[in-house]
Amino acid sequence: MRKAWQTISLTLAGMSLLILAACGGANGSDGATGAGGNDATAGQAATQRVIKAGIGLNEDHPEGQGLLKFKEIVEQKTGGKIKVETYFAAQLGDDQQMTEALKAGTLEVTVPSTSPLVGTVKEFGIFDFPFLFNSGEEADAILDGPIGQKILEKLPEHNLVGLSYWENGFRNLTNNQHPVAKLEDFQGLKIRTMQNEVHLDAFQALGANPTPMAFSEVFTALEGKTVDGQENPLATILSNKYYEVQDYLSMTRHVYTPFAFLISKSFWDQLTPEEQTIIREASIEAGKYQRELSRKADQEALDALTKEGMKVNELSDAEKERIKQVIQPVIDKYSEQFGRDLVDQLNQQLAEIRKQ
Ligand code: TK8
Repeated sequence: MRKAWQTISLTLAGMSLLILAACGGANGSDGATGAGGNDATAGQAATQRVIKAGIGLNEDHPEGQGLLKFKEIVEQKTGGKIKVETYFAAQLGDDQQMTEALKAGTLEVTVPSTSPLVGTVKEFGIFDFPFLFNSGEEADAILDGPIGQKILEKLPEHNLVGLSYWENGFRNLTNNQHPVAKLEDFQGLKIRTMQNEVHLDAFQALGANPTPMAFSEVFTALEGKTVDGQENPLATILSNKYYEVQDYLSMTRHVYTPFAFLISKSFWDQLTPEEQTIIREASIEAGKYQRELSRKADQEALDALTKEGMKVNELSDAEKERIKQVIQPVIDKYSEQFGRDLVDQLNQQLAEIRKQ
């Protein structure tokens, strides 16, 4: 008959073997050594890492699908040695809170809009300039090129690492008062904006009454009519069911918002170079997939929102011109704050892209 301590140690040995087997990184003999306890190599092979990844949008949104793709690639390429746990719909907090959690090392990954990151790296604010990009492809070229990458390089001093840009997309305005078809229609509208000064100032310049607010509070604010409207890409207006509490959808496409794929630097620094490469490449590959989905979703969402009964209107080019002129002083003001050189470089590169 076995003594109790023998049973326990055998059980523990069995459990270690199971864990090692589940890691996929250990062969039979490593496993046996590992179960014995103190072998350093076996210990390393058994290092099981977990990435907790949280985002603000729903699982069905292109951002949610992109995160699932990231999980799939990382788990597959590491043979399950790195596990990715996904949390959607601001379950772990809003963009700013999750970014703070990454800095503190209590969360590993988040993919926020770049707009609320301006408090950390002000230069992200150049992407908040209204009517900067004419297409998603233009945005890709700038974000994946030297300008976008240079801004990501400012993150590590804040205990963040930026691995790639994904797409939130072109924003459109919804509200409950009236269609916004001309400059004067913005007058007095209470609009929720992201927590970002450029957005705030631009809507103020247009005569609206903007209120910055975290994303997870928006639906309730619209429903309770503390604000008249909000602005977001079509896929979000659909996925977050804003059509249930908003009558009018005006196709302003007034600004393009990127997402930044962020990972906690304290976690990043623990990874082996091989693991870093896998994760970086997975974030880029998942990002490509996510951008494609996002562009498809943008088109499909318009039909769906029309079917849901939203009254959709376009803005004429002439009105868009008037709106741009009113906003220009805001862009000039923030160009000084974010760095004239950077903004000149941005405009120069955009001009080059448009020539091609
Ligand atoms: C989701 C946000 C959202 C953004 C906003 O976390 O706050 O309106 O457009 O998508 O990043």
